[in-house]
Amino acid sequence: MALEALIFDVDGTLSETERDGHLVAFNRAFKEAGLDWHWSEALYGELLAVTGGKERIRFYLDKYNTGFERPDNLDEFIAGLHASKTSHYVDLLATGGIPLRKGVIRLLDEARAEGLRLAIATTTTVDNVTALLEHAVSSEAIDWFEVIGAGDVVPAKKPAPDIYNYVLEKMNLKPEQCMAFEDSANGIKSAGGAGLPIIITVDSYTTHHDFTGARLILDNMGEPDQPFKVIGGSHASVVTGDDKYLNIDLVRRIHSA
Ligand code: XBP
Ligand code: MG
Repeated sequence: MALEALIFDVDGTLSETERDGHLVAFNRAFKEAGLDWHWSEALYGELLAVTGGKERIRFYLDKYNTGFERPDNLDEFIAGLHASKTSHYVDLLATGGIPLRKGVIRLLDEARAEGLRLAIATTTTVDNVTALLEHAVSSEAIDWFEVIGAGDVVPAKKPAPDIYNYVLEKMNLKPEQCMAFEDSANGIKSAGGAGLPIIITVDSYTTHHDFTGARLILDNMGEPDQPFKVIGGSHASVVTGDDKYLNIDLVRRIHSA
């Protein structure tokens, strides 16, 4: 089946948002709420095992801060903290700006020029996706994506396949007509569970993850003057010595091989 659409994860794939964005925003929200919690970079790496900010806070309480005296309405308490975290995250993007990763804007431009359909499948909040694209690209960039599958739109977040199934259904596409772009083990489980072929670009938190089943694993998408490194993948042999960066031609070859 011909390639019709590209479906992108956001955090870690489009941008290195976890360490420089989400972690900082969580800590600001905790401080603002008068809590003495502080998540270090190393602890956050462990907390990333659970996707979704609200789910991550609960995981932290269950596993790393069991002595915390929980308020009567824990759901409401977590939802309040998370709303504050989202607001700090959006502010961070607006003021500091977190750039998109190497090669991402080039690949998106090329895909649009070739008429490929684009979508997003992420566990993060939709406001965060809008803010990232607006500040890292432009206010129109959100419209490049036909479907934004984000956050609580499905009950089960990654590693469940639900968010990818949601996007496929909205676009009326079969998984074989698409390529998914991910950066993490939870992401590959989710996209793989929905039957999609996957290209991985690892990031600082995910280099040690298990990416079995990925067609191609790269350090990043690369640029003509800043070549990518092929780390592995079932279709890595499709990459020739002339391929220096991920372009649509290479995505198509990986897809059809
Ligand atoms: C992203 C996540 C999210 C963000 C926080 O995973 O795990 O939880 O860290 O987002 P993926 P919210 O890249 O696999 O989609 O706080 O908005 O939930
Ligand atoms: Mg990710």
